Amino acid sequence: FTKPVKPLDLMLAVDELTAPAADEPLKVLIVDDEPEVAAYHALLLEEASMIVQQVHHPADALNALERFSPDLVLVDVYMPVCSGEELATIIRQQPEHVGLPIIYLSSETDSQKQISAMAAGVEAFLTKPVQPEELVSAVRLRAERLRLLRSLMTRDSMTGLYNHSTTTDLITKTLSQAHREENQHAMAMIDIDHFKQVNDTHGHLAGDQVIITLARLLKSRLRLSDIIGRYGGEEFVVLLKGVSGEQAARLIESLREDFALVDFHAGDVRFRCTFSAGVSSFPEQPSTESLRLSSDQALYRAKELGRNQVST
Ligand code: GH3
Ligand code: MG
Ligand code: MG
Ligand code: MG
Repeated sequence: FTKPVKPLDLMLAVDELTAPAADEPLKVLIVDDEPEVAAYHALLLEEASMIVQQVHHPADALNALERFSPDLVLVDVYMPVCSGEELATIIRQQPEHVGLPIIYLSSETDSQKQISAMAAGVEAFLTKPVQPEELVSAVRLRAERLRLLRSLMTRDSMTGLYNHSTTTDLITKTLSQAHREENQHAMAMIDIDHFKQVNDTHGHLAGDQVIITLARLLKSRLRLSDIIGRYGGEEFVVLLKGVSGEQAARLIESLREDFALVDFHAGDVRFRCTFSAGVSSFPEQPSTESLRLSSDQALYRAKELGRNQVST
């Protein structure tokens, strides 16, 4: 832990690890009452490195949307019980799926019927038999656009970490699960010390580099399942899953030591930075709000006691 960490090493180490959500395979849900047809389309998309789930009864589609959370839905139009058009209308009525691209894949060739079916809020109409390249590119284009939009909405563009509101939402969700499963979790609030002075002395660009480097350090040393957010300007919040407050404090302490050894550069000037942190734990603090408050108070104590330290 005592080896100085160079910012460049961190950047290299982290870029592999934190393959942003955008690099993960695209996920497509196929709803078609004919299993062989669904399987054929699934194969075409899987050959293009996508992950596909097939559903043969429209009634199972909503459940699959919930569990699989696809980037796009491919819907057959003619199905018993519930047509593709009815299914698309139902999906569009759910606020959480408002931006989800839906594409029809149907044997219907009448363009008037195609147009009227698309009024349900469907992005495109492909006719069977579809050219493999046409299917793959129509799906990829729209699914990737959704990925990008989701990432713009949920992440901070400078660091790629979750933004304030997403962080809070994710922590609240995790805690409601934890209540049911009696898990323990810990929260840390991390704030860079005298950051205003860093900006004033070394300039905003150097300040940005400090923020980006701390974000990378957090990503490289915490688990993928942990929640890491940029809470404000030079303030970060992390939720460490399945650990006690004591374990979390030890981990954040080791990060504090490493961060304090990073050499930053502004022109020819070399400088170092530190952070202070406050740690609290669940279930001692039973809600997102009380965790936040308790971590904040601990952070305040760390600042009062002279900064560059972790308080609980
Ligand atoms: P303390 O040790 O008490 O935390 O002092 P501080 O100077 O870090 O705290 P303060 O809240 O007074 O200042 C935070 C500064 O962070 C002010 C703001 O201009 C700067 N800041 C916020 N966001 C960014 C950013 O994205 N880039 C840069 N370069 N600076 C930022
Ligand atoms: Mg059919
Ligand atoms: Mg600060
Ligand atoms: Mg601050």
